[in-house]
This record gives sequence, structure tokens and C-alpha cells, in this order.
Amino acid sequence: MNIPVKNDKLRAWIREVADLCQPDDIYVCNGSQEEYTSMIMKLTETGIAIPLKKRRNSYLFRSDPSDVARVEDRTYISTPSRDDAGPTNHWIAPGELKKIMTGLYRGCMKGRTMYVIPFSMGPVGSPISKIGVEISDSPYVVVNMHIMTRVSTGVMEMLDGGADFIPCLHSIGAPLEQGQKDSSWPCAPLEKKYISHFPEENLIWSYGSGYGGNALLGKKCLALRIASAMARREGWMAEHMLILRLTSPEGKQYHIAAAFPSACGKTNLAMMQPSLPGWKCECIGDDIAWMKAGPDGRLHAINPENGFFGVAPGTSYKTNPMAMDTLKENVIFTNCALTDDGDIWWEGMDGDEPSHAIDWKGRDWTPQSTGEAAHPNARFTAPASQCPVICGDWEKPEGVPIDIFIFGGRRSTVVPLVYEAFNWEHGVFLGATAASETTAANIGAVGNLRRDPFAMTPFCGYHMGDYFQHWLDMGDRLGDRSPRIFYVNWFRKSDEGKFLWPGFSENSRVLKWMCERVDGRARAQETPIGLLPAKGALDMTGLYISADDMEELMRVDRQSWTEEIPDMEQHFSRFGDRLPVRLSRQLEEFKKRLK
Ligand code: GTP
Ligand code: SPV
Ligand code: MN
Repeated sequence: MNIPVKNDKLRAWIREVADLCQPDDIYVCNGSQEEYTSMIMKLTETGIAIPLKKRRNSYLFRSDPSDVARVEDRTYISTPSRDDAGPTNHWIAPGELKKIMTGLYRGCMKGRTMYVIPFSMGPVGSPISKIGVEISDSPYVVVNMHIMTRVSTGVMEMLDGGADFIPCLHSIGAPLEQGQKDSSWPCAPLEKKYISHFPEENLIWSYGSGYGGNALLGKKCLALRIASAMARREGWMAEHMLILRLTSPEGKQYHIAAAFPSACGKTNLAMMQPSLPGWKCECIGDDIAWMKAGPDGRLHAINPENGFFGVAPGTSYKTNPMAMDTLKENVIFTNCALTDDGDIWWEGMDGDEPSHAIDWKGRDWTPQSTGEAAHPNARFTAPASQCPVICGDWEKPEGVPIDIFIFGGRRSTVVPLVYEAFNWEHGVFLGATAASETTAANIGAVGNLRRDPFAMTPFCGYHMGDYFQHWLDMGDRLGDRSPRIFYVNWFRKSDEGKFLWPGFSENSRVLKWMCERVDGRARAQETPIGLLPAKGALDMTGLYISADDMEELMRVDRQSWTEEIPDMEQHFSRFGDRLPVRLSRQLEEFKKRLK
């Protein structure tokens, strides 16, 4: 077979994979508009992609009902020693895992085309960017990678010139026998799915799923799991963080990076339009930040992605107008509902519910139906460049200097709206003990409280104890140029189960307080958990919240925090002697403050 590729490592790898997986065809992608259109046309002809009358060049896909989210239980960090993967990762020894997966890969692309997708994470040519090549037998993956990463002949030219790359092998795990009819979303059963990472070889092997982070390997697999391990070795950071620029009425810029677990508000905060007059917010990234210390000694961040793979349900003109305006054309929708007039719909969208729709499983749906019309983890894939508030500097190769880090999660109780860490080390403690209620972004139970340090539990490519140490080391290096660290919770509820805080654009009030803290202008009060806004320090102009609700939002209840301690201790004990002493000391000091 003639493979139009000059890079020796890439040629050899393509041959090796083709010999193993036995596809009918090999196609090397160039990322062009024509390529996208012709792939989409084929997907439309077979009924797999449904064109939307109401949105130009936009399509709906419906996944298999078993393949709707990431599969953390089937995700592996395969280091030679189990210890190096740590207690938060699933582990199988590299030799054994490769043997199992080689068995699964053998002949797995029969009857299908093998696509070779060269892509850049980060602007092509930026010193922070990395090249990956995904081999996949899923045309859905190809069109999504076109949007989510930078697929181009430019990347192939760099490879031809000898550039190195991270190999990302993906198969849906559904070979076709001669004459066998294909299904619209072929995939393998759960027990045959493997999302595997070999951090010491910078290698990714994924098998059996076609959905999101399981299949679009540039995202969680490369840009977080593999990149976090590289970042530790090389002294930089790869984080599950949005990046935004906030500009004050006086024209001062603040760059903020925030880590919330999956489906806990990153995309929404990244595009938030401040309710406070005169403040401006621009989006740089909504999910992943790669950060390096710059020549100025500050931490500079880039967004390695090229698009948004965002949660659809709950997105509306009321909650996230900038996302809605991003979604007008050139969008791939997955597992949303289809309306009778040829548009998509999901729970929480503006206006009335449709009186009839086709749900994400392809069945008739009416407001009387029992299930949701859109799957709770239904997603949109849209080019970042289409976002009306994408920052003019979002592709700047050197990134933007970060002033503020925010950690947070979904806590219906205990955790107040906002507080500030006393210092970097305390901030790392807040990140390390962060907890959140689980969401539909992973296959599994929803609403269970779990510790999710730095929102990285599913994405850290090495031992979490070493990751904590890496955060402490970065703080030591950055010194007085370290970003300030805050913790937020938009999700505290009243006894009646109502959100106490309106969230979304009103979150600008909280960000404003943070900026004023950075400038040494806002007052804070010391509590055992950290520094809360002093009375009157949070700008509440034009927003009415009852005094009772406000008090509950800001309440630091010693009793409830004391009840958290055993769980924090148990959490820390999992890391054994890899837990930095500075963090166990932080926990001891916290206990003293609570007394
Ligand atoms: P991933 O893409 O999975 O990493 O998720 P994400 O962190 O980007 O979460 P996203 O912004 O998509 O929000 C997930 C859900 O939380 C959506 O249904 C939002 O409507 C909802 N949400 C986001 N921000 C807020 C907020 O400030 N308040 C409330 N009540 N809900 C919010
Ligand atoms: C997440 O789950 O954090 C996501 C979606 O951003 S996925 O790409 O599926 O990981
Ligand atoms: Mn995410």
C-alpha cells in the first residue's frame, strides 16, 4: 500500500497498525474543508449524520445507548510499576495490557477505512504545542477532530520534516464481516472497552468506544493524561482548566484559570457575560490549560484545543448566550433531541418544550414521556473561533499570564460561595481536598460526593501524591509571581433544594472580588477554611438575594467542616508516603483552626 507520509516513525507505525487491524483502506487526512464535507456527506447518505434544517452545515448524531460518556472504570494508566500510577488510577502492567489489547485490535478494522489524523494541540508552531497522530476507524472521530484540534497539511509538513509526535491508536472495536450490515454507532461492549495510556512511552491505545474523551484522543488522553506526565518531567503544568480574560471598567486585564470537575461549569464560566456594568469577559479556553513559566517569571497559559466539546443540556440564551451564538452553524450535535422542524433541542433550552420531538434514542418524545429528550451528557462540538467573545489573543503562541487560579465543584451543602486561600501551600491543600458530586460526564452513578483533587481524578497520568508535590514545586519556583488561589461553589442549595446563588452572569460579582483581592483593595474576613468576603465586600448592586439566603451562602459551619475531616484524612491516607508532608501539615493546621 502506498502511504503518502515521509516521517519514518509515522510510516512504520501506520504499517504496523494496518498489519494488525487489517482495514480495507487507509486514508491520510489533510484537514481541508473538502475532506470534512465529503466525510459528512457519506455519513449523511448512510443516515448516521442527520442534517439540521435550522442550522447551516450542522448535524446530529445519536450514539449507542451504552456509549454515552467517558468510562473511568475502563481507563488505565499503564506504568511499569503499579506504584507510579497511584491509587486514583486503574492499572494493568504494560506487557499484559498490550497483550490483551493486541488481541482485541487484531482484525478489528476489517470492512472499515483506517483514518490517519495528524493534529496539533495548540497553535501550529507554538513552543508549547504538541503534535499527535490519531489512527481511527471512526469517521465520526475524524470530523470531530477537525473541529477540536488543528488537523492540517501544515502539521503533516512538520512531520515530513522529522518532527516527533504522540501516537494515538483508536478503534471502535466493531469489525465488519463481508456483507454484514453496519449499525449507526458501532462499538464494543463495556467489558471490552479499554482507554489506555503508556506515559513512559507517550503512547495512547483506545478500544471499543466512539464517544467524546474515549475516542477524541487529543483531548483528555493526550492533552491531560499524557501531557500531565510530560509536564511533571519537564516542569510545566497540564490542567483541567478553563482560561478567561476579565477586563475591569478601568481597562485592567486579569487572566483567570479555573478547575471544576466535568459538567461543573467550566464552559459556562469561560464565556460568561458579566452582569456588572463595565466589566468584560473573553474566552481563551473552556476545558484544558497548558501552562509554562515565561521569561517574566509568571505562569503563561495556552488552550491546546481548537473547539468546544460542551455539555448541551442547560445551555440557553439565559444561562450561556455566547455558547448559543457559537452554535448557529458548523456544529456537530451528539445525543440531542430532534425537533419536528429540523432543529435540535435539549432540556433547559429557552422557550417552551416542543410538543413532539425525536429523543436521543431515536424514539418519539412528548413532554409526557418519562425519560429526557436529550441525554444528560449530550454534547455540541463547535469551532472556538465561532465564539463571539473568543479573545483576540487566544492563539498567542506564548499564552496569557495567569493572575488567579480557582478550584471548585458541585456541593449542595457545606461549601460557601467563595473563599481565598491564605497562601499557595494552603491553596494546594484546597485543590488537593476538593470534592464534588458526580455527574453524567462519566458512565456511573450521578450525585455521589467524591474527592476530586484539582478536578484531575480522571485525568492525572501519574501518582496523585507526586502531582500534589509538583504543584508545591511550581509554587516554590514561581514565588511571589504565583497566581492567587480561590475556591468557589455555585451549587449550594436551600433546604427546599433550590440553588441559593443565581450563578452564570452573576458569577462576575465573585470574580470582581477576586480581582480586587489581587489588587489589595477588597476586604476579607478570616475563617477556619480561608478568607471570605467581608460584609459588604461582594458587589451586590442590582441583585436581590434575601439576607437569610446570603447568610446561608456564605456560612462556614464548624460542625459540618469538622464532619468532613475523617473523609479528608482517609483521602490523604490513600497516597501513603507520597503525600507531601506540607499537605499533611496543612490538614493538621486546619483541624486546629476548627477547634
Ligand atoms: P465538561 O465539559 O464536562 O468538562 O463540563 P464543564 O465544566 O465545562 O461544565 P458546563 O459549563 O458545561 O456546565 C455543566 C452544567 O452545569 C450545565 O448544565 C450548566 O448549565 C450548569 N452550570 C454551569 N454554571 C452554572 C452556575 O453558575 N450555576 C448553576 N446553577 N449551574 C451552572
Ligand atoms: C469531561 O468529561 O470533562 C469532558 C467531556 O470535557 S469528554 O471529552 O468526554 O471527556
Ligand atoms: Mn472536561
